[in-house]
Amino acid sequence: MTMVTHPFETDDARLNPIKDKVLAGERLNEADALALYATGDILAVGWLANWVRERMHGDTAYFNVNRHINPTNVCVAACRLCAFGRKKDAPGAYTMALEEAFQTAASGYTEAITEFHIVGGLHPDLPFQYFLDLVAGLKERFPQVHMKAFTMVEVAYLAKRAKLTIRETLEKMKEAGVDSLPGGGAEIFSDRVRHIICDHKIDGEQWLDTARMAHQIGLKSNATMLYGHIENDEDRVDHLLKLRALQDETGGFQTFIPLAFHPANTPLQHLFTTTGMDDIKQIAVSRLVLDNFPHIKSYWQMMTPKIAQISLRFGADDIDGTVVEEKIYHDAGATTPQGLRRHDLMRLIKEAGREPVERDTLYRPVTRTETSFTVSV
Ligand code: V47
Repeated sequence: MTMVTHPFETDDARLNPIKDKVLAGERLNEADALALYATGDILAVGWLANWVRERMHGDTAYFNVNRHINPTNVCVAACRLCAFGRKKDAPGAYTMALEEAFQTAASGYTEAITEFHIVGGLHPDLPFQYFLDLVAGLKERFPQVHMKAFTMVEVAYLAKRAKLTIRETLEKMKEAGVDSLPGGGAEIFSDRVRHIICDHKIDGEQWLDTARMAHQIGLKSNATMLYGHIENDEDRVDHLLKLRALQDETGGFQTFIPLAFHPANTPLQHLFTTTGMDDIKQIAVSRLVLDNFPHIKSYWQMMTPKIAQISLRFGADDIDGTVVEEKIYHDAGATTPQGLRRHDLMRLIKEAGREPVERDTLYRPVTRTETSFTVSV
């Protein structure tokens, strides 16, 4: 283990009482979280986040072998934050026939994949049955692969279109083969900000209610926060505290993933991209405030591999997976590779002085041979 032994030091007096709370295992409040955002002492904030991260996970840093599948980019929502969605007849709009989606799932790397991450647009005409058939067809062809499918926003939209309750919709998805839900669509819960960046999406309360229901029927999920656009520190803290409160209630969240806004090709392209300092600090503050979330992921596609690697010493314990093909950030100007290989992810982790552990979606260690894998339960 390469646990931190050097002492905590800071010139920022606001951080000393926060350090005392963190070391005593006490919960941070809104004022503490705002002080963490306000300070320039990133090393002190990072020290604390790293201390918590090492207490929870030691030197372990997780990654997985996954593939993203985006069955359609047709979307009725027209969110200002998004460069991926298209109107049905717009240039570049696509919708995969089921067979095409199955072929996409099988393409890419030869290493056995343990997770499909399936998200897409809110298509005005595709029936609910298409999504059930998609998941069931994938499960039939790839029975060993975990289906992490559909954001809370997609679930709520499909429920409305199919005239079902959220519970019924989730139950049918589960029956078809959905194993857990990704964390997307949470954006920022504040109504003021949501009205500007994603006006036609479900609101924050509906996102949280859908997650609550997923957890109640036994599906784990992740949670995200989109930052670095027009939100302020209070909005970020409000978002984190709402997630923490729901997690107290259900225990159903596995991982929190802060997502840095990529403005290119969106109606908000006049905004700046986030800086390294903000990205690293966001990871650290997330680790410190979300004391009941087992995992904090620094998604390399969005953070860049370099920042994701450094995050492993600032509170993150996961950098996501091989991905293979990424559309949402690349449409919004991301210059990261489409995918990374297993050995690339392991190298990033090892060079951060951490111990790479391949996990499945439920964080069970994966042992692999050339062509297959087993999950330790
Ligand atoms: O919901 C969309 C965000 C999310 C942009 O659960 C944008 O393991 C930045 O949720 N700039 C989808 N972000 C991605 C996502 C995710 C990714 C990796 C792992 C997991 C997980 C979840 O991407 C959307 C939205 O919040 N997004 N457009 C943009 N221009």
